[in-house]
Amino acid sequence: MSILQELSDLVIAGNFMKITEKTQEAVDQGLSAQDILDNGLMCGINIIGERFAKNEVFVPNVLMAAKAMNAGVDVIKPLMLEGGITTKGTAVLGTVKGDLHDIGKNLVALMMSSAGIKVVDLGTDVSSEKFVAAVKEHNADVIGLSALLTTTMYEQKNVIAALAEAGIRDSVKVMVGGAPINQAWADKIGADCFAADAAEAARLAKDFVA
Ligand code: B1M
Repeated sequence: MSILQELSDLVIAGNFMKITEKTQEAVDQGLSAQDILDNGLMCGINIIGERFAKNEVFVPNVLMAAKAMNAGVDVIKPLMLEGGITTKGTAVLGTVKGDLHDIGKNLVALMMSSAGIKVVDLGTDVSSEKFVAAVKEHNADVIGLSALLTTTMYEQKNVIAALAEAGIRDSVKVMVGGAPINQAWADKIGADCFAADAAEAARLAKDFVA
């Protein structure tokens, strides 16, 4: 069995004790952080998502898998941050109100930081008011709104409306992302861009602050 398959299986099993050691082993074998993420850890969390949708596993299993995924990401974090030294602009990031999913958002934060962008991470379940206040306080160039639920994606629209109401919509680029989000949705709600993954989010943010 390949080490990437083993990592995927450890995420599925929610084995957060063993995954640190195994991820380090993958790094020591010379695998890139991106390979470990895309073809190991992410495979596992996606399989758990599919099984959860079919009621084959339940919330505690998903929580354990998320914990294992985070433990694996912690090991490759330093590699992903390599080279991100000069600060080029500021991004305010958060998962929208009502939504507690943060693994993808954390990856976006990591990739943006590694692209040299200062990231102000507001965490999860972030209200429009908090987003607006942070954009003002940090004079942000980019605001990134993550949503993983079809019920909370509408909150992205509310944040854009709140930015307009506060008179700062045109001074900040709005980026949206998350599993149910696509370009059509971004266009519909008047976001400036949609990013499908963390690497694209970092690339786009870099372009905005250039
Ligand atoms: Co939840 N959950 N969950 N969950 N969960 C999903 C999203 C779901 C698709 C699972 C399923 O049914 N197949 C489903 C949503 C269905 C829908 O909305 N139609 C679901 C559900 C239903 C729920 C609950 C309602 C379950 C319940 O309680 N009955 C509940 C809601 C809680 C809440 O938020 N209020 C819930 C809870 C949870 C846990 C807490 C157990 C846990 C989250 C733990 C955590 O995040 N700390 C969890 C998890 C782990 C998942 C799945 C399995 C994995 C999500 C994930 O982390 N993926 C997920 C199924 C799935 O997506 N396959 C699922 C890996 C991550 C790297 O990908 O977040 O998509 P993702 O991020 C990607 C891109 O989307 C993009 O970059 C990342 C890749 O590089 N991206 C951005 C993300 N944000 C971005 C922002 C950007 C740009 C790009 O710009 C700003």
